[in-house]
Amino acid sequence: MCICYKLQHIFISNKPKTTFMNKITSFFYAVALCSLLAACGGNETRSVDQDNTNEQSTDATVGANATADTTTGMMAEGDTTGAMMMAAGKTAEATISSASGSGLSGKATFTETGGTVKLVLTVENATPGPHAVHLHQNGDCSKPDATSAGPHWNPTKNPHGKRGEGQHHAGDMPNMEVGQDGKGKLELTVNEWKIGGADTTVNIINKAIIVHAKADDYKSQPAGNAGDRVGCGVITMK
Ligand SMILES: [Cu+2]
Repeated sequence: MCICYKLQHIFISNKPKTTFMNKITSFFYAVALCSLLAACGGNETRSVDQDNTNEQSTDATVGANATADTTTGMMAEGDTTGAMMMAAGKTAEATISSASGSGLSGKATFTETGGTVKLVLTVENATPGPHAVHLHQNGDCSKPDATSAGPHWNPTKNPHGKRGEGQHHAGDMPNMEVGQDGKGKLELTVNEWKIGGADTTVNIINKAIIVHAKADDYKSQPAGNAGDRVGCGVITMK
């Protein structure tokens, strides 16, 4: 197409004193010649298209790089922000299955944010009233009565008690209230727990969360006189 442009340029511009009609005639000659060249020179047109395609793919690559750079920039935006993003992403869960033939089921989710762990526990098909809930030391619900989960998780060797009021086990929690519909929910934020990590006195992964048949009296040793284990789930990293 450059050749056509040059031809038109020669025909039209190199004769400054030609009349308007001569210019028109020359122009049509140029157009006719160009059409002929275009018909024969399809290859040139195609190579131009290919060039455009290449340009587009180059642009796409540059775009991808730019996106990656932006992402890197966001991640590098202060260690505090990065640490908070990492912390907010730490979650663990436990699927709670029936123990001691109760028929209870439920789910527990644990989310670590800013140095605390929030537990949200929901259960179904439980008997109405208060139920003790604890973390027990073994991530093992294999026995039908869930005794395989062992005693309360108590790495600091404290007496059993009420969280927030003096000494207590790391696995001690408030009772969960179950309604007449058999559904119960317990929400709790604990600053002595962590999801993962080398510190076994705070890491809740591979502990068992146990729901008991009765309420915890927060006094009786070693386990608050909470009765049978009616639900059990192993805490795993999500
Ligand atoms: Cu217990």
